[in-house]
Amino acid sequence: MKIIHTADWHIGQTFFDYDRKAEHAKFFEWLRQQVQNQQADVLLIAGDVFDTPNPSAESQRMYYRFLRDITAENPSLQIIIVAGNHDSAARLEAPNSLLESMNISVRGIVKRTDEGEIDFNHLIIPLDKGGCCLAVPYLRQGDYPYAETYAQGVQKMYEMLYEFVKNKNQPVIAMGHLQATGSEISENDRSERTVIGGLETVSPDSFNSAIAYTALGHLHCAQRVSRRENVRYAGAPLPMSFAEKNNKHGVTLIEITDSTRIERIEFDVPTQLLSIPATPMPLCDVIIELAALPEGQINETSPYLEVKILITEPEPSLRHTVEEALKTKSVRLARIAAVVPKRETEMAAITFEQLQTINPMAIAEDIFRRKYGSEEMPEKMKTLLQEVIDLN
Ligand SMILES: [Mn+2]
Repeated sequence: MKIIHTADWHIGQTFFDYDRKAEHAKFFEWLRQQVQNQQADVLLIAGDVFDTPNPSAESQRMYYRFLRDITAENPSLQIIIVAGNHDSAARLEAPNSLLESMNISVRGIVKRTDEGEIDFNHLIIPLDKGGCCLAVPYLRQGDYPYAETYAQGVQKMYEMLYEFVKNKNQPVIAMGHLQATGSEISENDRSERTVIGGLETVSPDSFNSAIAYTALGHLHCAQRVSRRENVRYAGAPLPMSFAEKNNKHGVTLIEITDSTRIERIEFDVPTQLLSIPATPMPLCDVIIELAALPEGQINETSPYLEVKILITEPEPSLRHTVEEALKTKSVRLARIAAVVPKRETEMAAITFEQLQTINPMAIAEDIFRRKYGSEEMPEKMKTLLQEVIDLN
């Protein structure tokens, strides 16, 4: 049995306001090719299909067209999709009666039986080639069996599900959209944290060691969890932020015979992410580096550019200057990061009594120094501020 595991497509994501439709289209084309080349039996999509719970018509069209094309090309392909924290569980499941006829199963909502118990059976999907898949979507509060913490509840959920399928002497696959302990997320980038969302971390022990493969979604950097070869994040096919620019992208291929063989298939992202310069520099030096960029028309796969500028004083025309420098360049300006030199000494904590004696001008001057390195606040600014202070 050959399985392809992918996740975190985030269809509809805009990259600093740029539409990524063309990039997603290229990924889908590539993925269709991989499924054909590998003659895959199963395609697993581990959540965050869409970037938002309320995807645009365009995003939905793209998704359904992909499902239509791939099932038409591979009539025996089985597809299993679980919802991520970015997806609307109900919306993703809504077309299930149509999708089921195409051998596509979507799980977003954890159903309850008439007695109010979790409907575990609904989350156990038999695989055409034998065995089954524990198709667990991103779990919201109340979706899992009672436990003291979220992490314990999620673990209990997987343990109880596994009880239903063990001892059948057939491969068991698990899916999940969660953050596992012992996994890495990109450092130093708040935007990624916003994209991922700070989920509570779940112990990798939640996945029984007898499970042939656990297909996870949520983290965008492809990786195994806690050194377990067969518990993996497939990673996002496209970089979602500049912090992800050095990630490798692609899907994971799993071949299950008597044992499990795992291989990565790399996808060359259609749009490069450039950070210029490598470390922040003063504006005049940055402009020289920008001048070296290739000239040309901008198109839908022109690189996204992040410009990192070291500032020691307010630069009101920063954006304009950078835009002028890029006028004839075939890059798409995504963000300008204005970086302030690190201060050498941290300010000591002050007491409440001291706070009473500090005057507003001193506070403003201190903030100015911290924001722009060691520079003094310009006289003009001081005069204007003093006028405001005197008004009180
Ligand atoms: Mn997610």
